[in-house]
Amino acid sequence: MKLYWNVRCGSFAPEAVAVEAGLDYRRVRADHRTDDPAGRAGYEELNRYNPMGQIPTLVLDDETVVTESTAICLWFAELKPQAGLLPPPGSLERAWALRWLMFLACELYPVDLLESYPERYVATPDHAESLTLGAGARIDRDWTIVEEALGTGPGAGAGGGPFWLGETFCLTDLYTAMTLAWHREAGALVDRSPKLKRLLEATVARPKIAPLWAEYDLGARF
Ligand SMILES: N[C@@H](CCC(=O)N[C@@H](CS)C(=O)NCC(=O)O)C(=O)O
Repeated sequence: MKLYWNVRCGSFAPEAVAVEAGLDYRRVRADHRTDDPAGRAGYEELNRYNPMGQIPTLVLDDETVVTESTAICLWFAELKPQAGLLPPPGSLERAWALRWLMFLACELYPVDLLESYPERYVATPDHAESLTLGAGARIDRDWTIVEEALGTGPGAGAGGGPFWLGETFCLTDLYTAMTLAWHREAGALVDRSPKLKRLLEATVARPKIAPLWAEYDLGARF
């Protein structure tokens, strides 16, 4: 299978799941903003598979196409259940991990796109700045909700962290680190959010994740 990826993009979480689980996959960089012919060719190829032209895109060996970062994360985790990147089906821990994975993917990620690319979502350009401001305020509220929730759910234990499930790491932690890195003032956000800071540091320090985090250039805003 091949995964289309690019630096700073939403392919980080799926790829980090694949790396943690020790999956065998091929990576193809897709970057239309570069002069690198390989990156541009990768982007053209990606567009043949994904009508949205978005990263991440996963193409399985039989050419089944999987888009949406969470779908790819969950699929990868299911390919190697023994890696323990998701709690057991039906458990309270799984409900909690899925809730916050979906909150980040369905609430925060799209609002981040509104803030970053407002011109794609407005009918007239003079509304773009207003959309950026409104989306930015909502993102800040969302992160306050996340900070309050961390350490309060099933599995949190007495120490309450550092991860969503206390001392047990899961794929929601990877998705949290990725979306956190995109925040316009990520450094200030973690400085005022001690639980998020602990989760971020514990996640990106993982031996298999640290090199990928550096390659994706996700630490630039901290
Ligand atoms: N819902 C999608 C969103 C993917 C997405 O927006 N990816 C961005 C990069 S982080 C992208 O490819 N943007 C290029 C574009 O939309 O033209 C997912 O979760 O995978």
